[in-house]
Amino acid sequence: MRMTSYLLALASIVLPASWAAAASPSRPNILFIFTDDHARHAISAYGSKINQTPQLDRLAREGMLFRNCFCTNSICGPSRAVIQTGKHNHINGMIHNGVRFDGAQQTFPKLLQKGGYTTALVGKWHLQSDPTGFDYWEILPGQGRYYNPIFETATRKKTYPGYATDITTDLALEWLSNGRDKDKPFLLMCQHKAPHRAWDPAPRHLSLYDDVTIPEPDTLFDDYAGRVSVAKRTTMTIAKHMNKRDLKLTRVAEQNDEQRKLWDAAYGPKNEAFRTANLTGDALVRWKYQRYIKDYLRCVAAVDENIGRMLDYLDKNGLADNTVVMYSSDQGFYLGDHGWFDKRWMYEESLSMPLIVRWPGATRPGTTNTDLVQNLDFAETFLDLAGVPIPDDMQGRSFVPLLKGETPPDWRRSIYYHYYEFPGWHDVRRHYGVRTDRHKLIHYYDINEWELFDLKSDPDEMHSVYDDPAYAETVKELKAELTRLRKQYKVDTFKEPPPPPDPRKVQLEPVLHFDMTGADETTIRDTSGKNHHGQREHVAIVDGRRGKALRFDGRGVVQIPHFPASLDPTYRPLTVGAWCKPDAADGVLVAHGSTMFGYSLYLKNGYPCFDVFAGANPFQLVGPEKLPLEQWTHVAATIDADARLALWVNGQPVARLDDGFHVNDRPSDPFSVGADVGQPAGEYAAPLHFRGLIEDVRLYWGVLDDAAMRQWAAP
Ligand SMILES: [Ca+2]
Ligand SMILES: [Ca+2]
Repeated sequence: MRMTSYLLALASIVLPASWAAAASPSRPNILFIFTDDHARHAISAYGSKINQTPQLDRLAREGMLFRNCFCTNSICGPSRAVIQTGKHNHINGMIHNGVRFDGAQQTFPKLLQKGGYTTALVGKWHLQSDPTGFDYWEILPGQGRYYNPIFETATRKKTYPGYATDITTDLALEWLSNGRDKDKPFLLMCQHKAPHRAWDPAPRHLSLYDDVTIPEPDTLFDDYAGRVSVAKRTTMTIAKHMNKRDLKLTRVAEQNDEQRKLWDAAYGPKNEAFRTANLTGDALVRWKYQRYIKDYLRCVAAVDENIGRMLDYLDKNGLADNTVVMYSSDQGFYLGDHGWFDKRWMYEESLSMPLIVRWPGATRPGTTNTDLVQNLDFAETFLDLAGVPIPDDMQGRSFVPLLKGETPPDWRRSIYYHYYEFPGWHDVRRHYGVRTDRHKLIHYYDINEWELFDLKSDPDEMHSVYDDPAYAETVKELKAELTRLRKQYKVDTFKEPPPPPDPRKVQLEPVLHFDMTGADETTIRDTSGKNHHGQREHVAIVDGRRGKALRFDGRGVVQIPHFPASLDPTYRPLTVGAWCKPDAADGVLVAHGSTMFGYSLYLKNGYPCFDVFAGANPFQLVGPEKLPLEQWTHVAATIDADARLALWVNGQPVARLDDGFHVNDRPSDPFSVGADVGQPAGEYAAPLHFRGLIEDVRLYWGVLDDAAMRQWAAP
């Protein structure tokens, strides 16, 4: 035991309990500075090759830098829930971002509060439910925004002019100065939105890095050979899946005039140069990478400056010596590594979390630690620092001994990881795995594929050696370790939601068929037998081409309200289409969902179009010829099992896209005919009412063969 901690321990024994609870240095303040998606390889203390972070380096110089800190599930909400509870996601309930965190459960801020701490949270929260266990909280709703952000408390919403990273720090400092109960030690969680997508820099950083070329990662042009089969099916590539907003080819809606002027001055000339350059292929990928990484690093620059402001404040106000400062981020991120942005995979870049801790008097300055720690340990560590008992049901372990330079002999030798968010954004299959200091074994259990990486010989994880006989023994050992961990953490008994349907299992009976034979005043009966009956508004039933048709007068719609799971197109191959006799050049035939998740078959300027949105990634087909007005035409669209898209007119394919995608999560808006309800599921302003007649609407889970398509389209 070092002298300082000996004296502190002694002090807490000899002094009256009330004094010890209120002011003893053995109960340090805790300042947790936390960011969203800040990868270690964008911190110079971790050896970044692409930027400098002087304030984080200052923290590392004065504290301990952890080289092996890993998340349990590389995604925002779940990581935050693990930190709050000290439990894996299947226990705390937040297995993916679509879940609302149950704030009634035990969390470490509540325990600190009960233990005599005053507690506060500012900035990004992202757990959907209101924070609990805080004397003061003021958070960004949802993802929040960078410019002129709205913050909310339990009772009010307020828009703050300025930049989110600065304002989050302002609010934190304001609470330290004037908000907190100064008779108690504090916990302050200062949680930034930055550097999350869409990477909007502060006005002062808009031109930072303009005059340099940021080095590319070695794996920018990864072809995914040697990895799991689904690695190349993920929608998070810089090459294909960055949208105009990501690339700053559109403006930011929430800016004021002055901010917009600065923005346009910075991006305008650069965008003009880009448009005239007509880049393609690798050159285009390289341009996107530079645009992306510079904006990301600009966001990091503001974080770093604001960490400096916090540290300066502690210095100037006599708080530095008795405050543990901990910096981390909810997961890592791909900075062009493997050709990607985003996170989710168990590969190193997104599995790793930065963790830097400064604890004056206890942690030796400028030290590094290589033990395996996780976000699972943060809650336990905070409680331990505060001298509050750690509940038995928490699943991690306090790393206070590590901070004191003493690794317990029985410290963990492996970590458990589990990612659940599939179907969902970016199409990363569910997987779990184990990582030791040398190896990583991953099981993609929905498709029963495995990967093994030897991190010593293959640190970039380019070649799975799972099938290499030389590693047979390692596979056996790691599988046993995985089984042990799954039992220890009680994952083996957890019942998770079923995976989406296998796209290869097609169903070629219609799942919806409006042939208009069974219509009454308000309903269009589904004659497929699946009971997907539609409700009609301002739609007349009239004589059609062969049987009955729907007449749309420019305000009508047929929709299936509260659409059932049986109409969910997630990962389905599908055929959708109808006969139509348009009176106008624009109108929706069939639409489902929005530009997040959905599809739409429609006419625009007379051309038939089919749009698919997969996690906001657009895929579009436009027919080469206009449809004739006031004539019957058959129009259909298909997505096959390999996610190839096709558009059909009168039974013939007229446009194809081999590199498309399935709708990859449940659409939020209902299935509709004759207009698009709610948010648009195509490149138009909804509802884009159809005018004219529609007949014989069908939807199949599968692609009709040519003969069946011709038969449906037969005149
Ligand atoms: Ca995140
Ligand atoms: Ca819609």
